Amino acid sequence: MKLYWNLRCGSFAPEAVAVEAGLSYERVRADHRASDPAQRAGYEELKHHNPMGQIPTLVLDDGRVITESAAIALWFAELKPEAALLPPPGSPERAWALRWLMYLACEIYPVDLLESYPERYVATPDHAEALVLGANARIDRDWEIIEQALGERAGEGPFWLGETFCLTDLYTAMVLAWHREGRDHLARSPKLQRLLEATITRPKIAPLWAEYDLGARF
Ligand SMILES: N[C@@H](CCC(=O)N[C@@H](CS)C(=O)NCC(=O)O)C(=O)O
Repeated sequence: MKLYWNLRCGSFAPEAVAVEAGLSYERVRADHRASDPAQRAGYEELKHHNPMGQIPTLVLDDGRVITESAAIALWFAELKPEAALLPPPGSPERAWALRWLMYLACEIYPVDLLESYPERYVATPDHAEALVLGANARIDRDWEIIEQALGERAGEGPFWLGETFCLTDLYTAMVLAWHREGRDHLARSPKLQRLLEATITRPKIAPLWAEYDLGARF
């Protein structure tokens, strides 16, 4: 299978799941920010598979396509259940892990896109600034909710499930990395800080984190 990825992009979480699980896959850099046609070749190829033109995109060996970072991350975890990157089906821990994975993917990531590409969401450019301000306030609120939620189950452990690591931790670290800049209050959120440290220092994750250029620790 072939995973289209790019630096600082939403491909980090699914790719980190693949690395933790020891899956083999081909990587294609889809540099959507490049202007040079040779450098953009991977991204142009991605667009043949994904009408949204979004990273990540996964193409399976039989040609089927999976888009959406959370769906690809879940799919990768299912391919290697023995890696235990999700709690057992039907367990309360799984419900908790899925709830917050989806909160990040469906609530926060789309608001991040409002902030990153405001011009796509406004009728006239002069509304873009107001949209970014609103998106920023929403993102601040979302991280406060997450800091509080982490306190509910994590106990003394750094992860969503306490001492037990799962794919929601990877997804959280990725989105948090996008939002740390200019948000000093996140560095003062002890539970987020602990989760980030514990996740990005995992031996299999640290090299991928550095390659993705997701920034230093808090
Ligand atoms: N809902 C999608 C969002 C993916 C997304 O928007 N990715 C960004 C990179 S982080 C992208 O492809 N941006 C290029 C563009 O939209 O032109 C997911 O979770 O995979």
